[in-house]
Amino acid sequence: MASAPALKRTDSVIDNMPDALRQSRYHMKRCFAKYLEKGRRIMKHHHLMEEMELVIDDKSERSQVLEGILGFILSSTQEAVVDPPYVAFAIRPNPGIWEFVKVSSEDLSVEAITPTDFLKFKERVNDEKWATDENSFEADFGAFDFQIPQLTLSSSIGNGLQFTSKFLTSKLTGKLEKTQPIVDYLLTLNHQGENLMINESLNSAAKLQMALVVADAFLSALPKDTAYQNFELRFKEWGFERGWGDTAERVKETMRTLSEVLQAPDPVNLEKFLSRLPTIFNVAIFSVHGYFGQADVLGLPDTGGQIVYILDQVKSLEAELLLRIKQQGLNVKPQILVITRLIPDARGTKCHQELEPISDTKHSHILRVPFQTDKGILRQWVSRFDIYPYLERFTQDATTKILEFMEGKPDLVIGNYTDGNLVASLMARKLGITQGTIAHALEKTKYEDSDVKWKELDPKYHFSCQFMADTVAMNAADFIITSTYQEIAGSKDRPGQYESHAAFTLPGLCRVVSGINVFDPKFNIAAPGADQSVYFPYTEKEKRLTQFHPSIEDLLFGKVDNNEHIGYLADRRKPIIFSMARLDVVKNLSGLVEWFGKNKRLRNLVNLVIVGGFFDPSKSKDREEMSEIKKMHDSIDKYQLKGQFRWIAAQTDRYRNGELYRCIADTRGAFVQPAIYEAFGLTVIEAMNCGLPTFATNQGGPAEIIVDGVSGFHIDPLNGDESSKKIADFFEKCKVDPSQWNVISAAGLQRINECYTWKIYANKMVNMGNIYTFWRQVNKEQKEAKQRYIQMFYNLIFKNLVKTVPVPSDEPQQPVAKQ
Ligand code: UDP
Ligand code: LCN
Repeated sequence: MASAPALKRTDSVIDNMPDALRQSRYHMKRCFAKYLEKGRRIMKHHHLMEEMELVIDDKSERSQVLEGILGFILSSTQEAVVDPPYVAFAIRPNPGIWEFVKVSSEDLSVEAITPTDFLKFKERVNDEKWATDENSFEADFGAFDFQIPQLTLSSSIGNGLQFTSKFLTSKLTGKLEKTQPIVDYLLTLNHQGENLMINESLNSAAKLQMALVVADAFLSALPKDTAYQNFELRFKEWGFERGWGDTAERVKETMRTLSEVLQAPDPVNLEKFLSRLPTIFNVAIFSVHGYFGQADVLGLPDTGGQIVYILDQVKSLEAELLLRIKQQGLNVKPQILVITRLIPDARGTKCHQELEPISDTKHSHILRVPFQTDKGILRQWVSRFDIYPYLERFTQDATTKILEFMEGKPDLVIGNYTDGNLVASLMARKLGITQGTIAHALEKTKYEDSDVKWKELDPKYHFSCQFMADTVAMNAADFIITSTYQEIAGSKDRPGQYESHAAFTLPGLCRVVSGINVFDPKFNIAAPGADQSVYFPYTEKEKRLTQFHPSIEDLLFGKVDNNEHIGYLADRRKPIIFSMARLDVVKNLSGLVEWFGKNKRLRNLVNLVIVGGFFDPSKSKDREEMSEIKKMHDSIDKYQLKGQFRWIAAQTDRYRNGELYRCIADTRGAFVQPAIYEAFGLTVIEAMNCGLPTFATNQGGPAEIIVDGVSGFHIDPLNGDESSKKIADFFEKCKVDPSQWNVISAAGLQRINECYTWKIYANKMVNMGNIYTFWRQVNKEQKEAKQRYIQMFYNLIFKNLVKTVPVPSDEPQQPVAKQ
C-alpha cells in the first residue's frame, strides 16, 4: 500500500475512484457486500482493511487490488459510514485535505458529497430523527472567513505569521495612500496614554515618509551610539515620539525599514518593522484549572506539564519583553500575570494565596481568583471536566482584578487549555484586546467518536461543553500557538487535534459543518523548550548539582522498600532505562514495565527505573490511576522483576529531577516515553537537554521532536515487542561500540538547540503578538462580524449546556483521570 501511486495534484478522489473500483469490480462488490452485512454503522480505517482481508484472503490478489489508486484511496480513508445500500467515505489524501464520497454497493457508482452530508450519514447511525430534520441546527464558522485568505499547501500549515505578513503586504501595495493603515496603527500606539512612535502631526503616509527622510539625514551625522534622549526633543518637533530605538543606530535602522515598507512593501521588512514596535507591555495568561503553583503541585490531579510550560514561558517572555523594551528606548516595566483559580482547600500548596511573585522573574505574578457560586466561594478542587459553571463569573471577577493590578488593560491575553481559552476569549472581547490561545492537548481526539457519542460521555466528561468552548475560543482567537505541526494537522495517517474540529457533529444539539480551518493563517507552531538552567547536559561537570547525588543514589539503589521507592537493582553496572510521568493510562508506564518484563534480552542488557504515581492503590481517588498501580504490581510479580526494576513515587523537585536525568545518562542509559498518545511531551525534551538518548512514542508530538535514528528513536506504543526489541538492539550496539551512544546523545542535544528552546519560542511569541495586533486592526470589520456570531453561539448554545454540569456540594469530588 505504501507504494501505491498518489493522486495527481489536479485529480481528486471523485475523479479516480469510479475507475479504480471498476478495475477490481469483482472483489469490490464482495467487499461492499461484507461491509453491508452488519447494517448501519461507523467503520474506522482498520475495520475496512480487516474485513477486506477476510473477503480477499489470497495475499497476492489482495496486494494486486491494493497496489493501485484504490489502495491509496483506502489507505487514506479515515472512516466510513455504512448506510445500506451506500457506504459513505471520509478520505484524507493529505493533512488537512478531505474529500467525501458515497458509493452505491449495488453498482459501485460514486458520488461526491459535502462534509455536511457525511455528518448526516454519521448521525443516522445513532439519531435518525435529528439527521433527517431539515431544521437541525448547523453551525458554520467558516461562513465569516470568506474574506480571509487561506493557505493552500499542507506543508505551509502552521506558518501563519509569514503568510499574514505576505497578505498584509499585498493589501498595502500600490500607491502610497495604501499604506495609510500603518500610519493609523502607529497613531494608536501608546503607553498609559503617552503617544509612542508618532503623534498627530504625522497623520498621513506622505507626511510620515517626508519626516523619515529628514530624520535619516540627521541620524546619519550622529555617532551610532548616541542615546535617543539626546535628540528626543528635536524628533518630537518633527512628529516622532519614543519607541523607535535606544540609540541613533537602532532608530535609523527601524526608520529605514519603515521607509522601505512605505516605498514598496515587502513581507520581510514589514514583519521586521511590526516586530520592533512597542505593542506589548502587559500580558495576561489564563490557566484556570488544577492546582497552579510553583511548588508541590505536580502529581495532583489535572496538574502536569501545562504548569511547567507556563512558568517557563513567563520567564522567557519577560526576558524577551525586557530586551525589546530596552531596544525601543523605553523605560517601562512589563507586567505578566498568570491568572488561575484560588482554591481555599489548598492541600498543602500555596493555591489559596491571592498573589505570588513568580521566581526568577522581576515583574511577573500569579494572581488567584476564587470560583463563586450562589453559596459563596467554592472551597474545593474541581476536575477540569466539571469546571464550566464557574467560568463566566470568574472572567468578570478576574477582569476587575487584572485591571486593578495592571492599572489598565493588558495588551495581550493568552489562554491555556479549554477553560483558560474560553475565559481569554470572553475577556478579550470585552476589553477589545489581542488574544492568543494554546491548547496543550485538545480532548476530542483522545476518545473515539467522542462527538457522535457525546450523549453517552457527557455525564462523565461534559464534552458538549468542552467542544463548544474549544470551538468558540479557536474562532475568537487572533492567533493560535501550537507546539507541533501534528497538533494542527496530524501526520500522513492521523488527523490533527485541530483538524478534528473542521467538521463534527453532536447529534441532537449541533452539527458543526465548519468549525475551524487548519489552513487559516492564525495557526503558528512555536514549540516550547525546557529550562536549560535545570535541564543541562550531563557533560557540564562544573554545573552538576552534586548535592543531590547522595539522595539520588538512595532513590536509585537504596535496598529498602519505603514510601518513596520499591524494588531494587541488583547489578548496578548495567545502564538504566528510565521513564517519568503521571500514572495515567495514556502515559502507558505499565505498558513499558510489561514490555521490559517480556523481553529477556533487554533485561539482560539494562535495568528499568520508573518515576510516577505511588504504590498503594487504596490511597488513590482516581479510578484509572488505581488500575495502573495494580497493573504495575501485577507485572512485577508476573515477570519476577525484583532485582531489575525500581519504581520511584512521583517526584516534585525539578532540580533534583534534572540531576536524576543526568545520573541516568552517567550510567549510559536512555529515557523511554511509551505513551499511547502524547500531545507534546516535555519529558522528552528534558531528557534530550540532559544528553540522554531518548526513545519516544510515535503517536503525537515526540514523533516530530525526534528524527528517528538520528536524534533519538521512535517507538510504537501499540507494538511492545517491536519497541522493546528496538531498545535492546540499541544497547547491544552500544556494548560493541560505545561511541554509538555518544552520537545519539549529541544529536539529541543539537536538535534541541536548533528547534526547542524558550529563547526561540519567546521571540516568535512576541512577534505574533505584534503582527496579529496590527492584522486585527486592519481586519476590524470582518472580526466584528464574526464576534457577533460567536457571541450568539456562546449565549444560545454554550450557556444552556453549562446548566447541565452539576455544581458540587462542599464534599470533595472524585477526580476523573486526565488522559
Ligand atoms: N513531572 C514531575 N514529576 C513527576 C512526573 C512528571 O516533575 O513525577 C514533570 C516532568 O518533568 C514534566 C511534566 O511534569 O516537566 C510533565 O509534562 P509532560 O508534557 O511530559 O506531560 P503532561 O503531564 O503535561 O501530560
Ligand atoms: C499537556 C500534555 O499532555 C503534554 O503533552 C504537553 O507536553 C504539556 O501539556 C505542555 O504543553
